[in-house]
Amino acid sequence: MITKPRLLVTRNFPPDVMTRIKHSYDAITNEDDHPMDMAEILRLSQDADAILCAATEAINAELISGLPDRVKMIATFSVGYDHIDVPAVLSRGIRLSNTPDVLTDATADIALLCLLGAARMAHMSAQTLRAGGWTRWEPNQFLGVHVTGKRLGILGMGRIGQAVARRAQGFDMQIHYHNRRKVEAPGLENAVFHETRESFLPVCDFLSINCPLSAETKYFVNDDSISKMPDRTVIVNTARGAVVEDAALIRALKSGKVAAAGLDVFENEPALNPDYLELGNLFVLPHIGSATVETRNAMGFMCLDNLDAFFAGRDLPNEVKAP
Ligand code: 8YV
Repeated sequence: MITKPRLLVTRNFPPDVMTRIKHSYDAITNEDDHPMDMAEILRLSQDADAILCAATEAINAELISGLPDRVKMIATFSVGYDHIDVPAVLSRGIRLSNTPDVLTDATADIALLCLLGAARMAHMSAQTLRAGGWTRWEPNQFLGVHVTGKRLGILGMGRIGQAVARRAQGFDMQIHYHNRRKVEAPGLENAVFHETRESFLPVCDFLSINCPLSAETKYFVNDDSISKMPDRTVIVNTARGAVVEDAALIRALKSGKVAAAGLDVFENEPALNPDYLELGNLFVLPHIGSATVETRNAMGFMCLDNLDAFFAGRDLPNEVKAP
């Protein structure tokens, strides 16, 4: 009898993904999808060969040091891996994979939804309507920020940033970006590269955050950067909450320096800073960037393609080799 590798699966992933997991692995599952803390992950991993986790689990140095030697691979159901201490994983010789590409389009769609939803006061106007508060059309009611022709500054011009840029060009927005390096990508020949934060911030009529969270990008949006952006800018975040300092953004939304914000992610999620809830100029979503059936299945299958490759002794298609 061939024994299947033993896989700890920390979340109850979509049904088609779970079916494939159970077919190929001797799976330790979390059918009720309860939050697993470090103690539980460590306990359950003691007889696991690999771990399939999500970005909701902090795979930190302490956890990694407690993993048994038999754990040889971690596959994360996410493109971002800021929840994982990558040097600690790699220094133990554990292989790591993530899920790039397959969530690019779904996430870029949500960035545009946030951009338009924020700019056009979608939250406040829909809420007023649903609460029975819309009694007549008024010339000065629910006035938003015009999108067509404006400058969109994209922070992080990777796959998702580029997909946001392409979509925004359809709204005749002028694309500017701040990135480690200039990007040569088809269809984005007119996008303007800004090597420095100083040249980038003043062109951000709109700002879309599409970079990974790192020591460099944490709190990129703070009092100082907001002060250098045009008045009545619109800020969109579909990347990681901590790229924005919530307190600074809340102050700027209150003062009107920032006209509106569209956030799919925020610091300390799922707990939303209660001060945000006082604001009509916030369009907020519960981290649904990748939440389509097609995308979540593709993410799960990508994790499994990587795990299957590892156990078959093949190269991992999406290996994370450095922080
Ligand atoms: C997920 C994400 O919803 O891939 C990422 O980095 O943020 C989202 O697609 C989430 O992280 C699930 O692990």
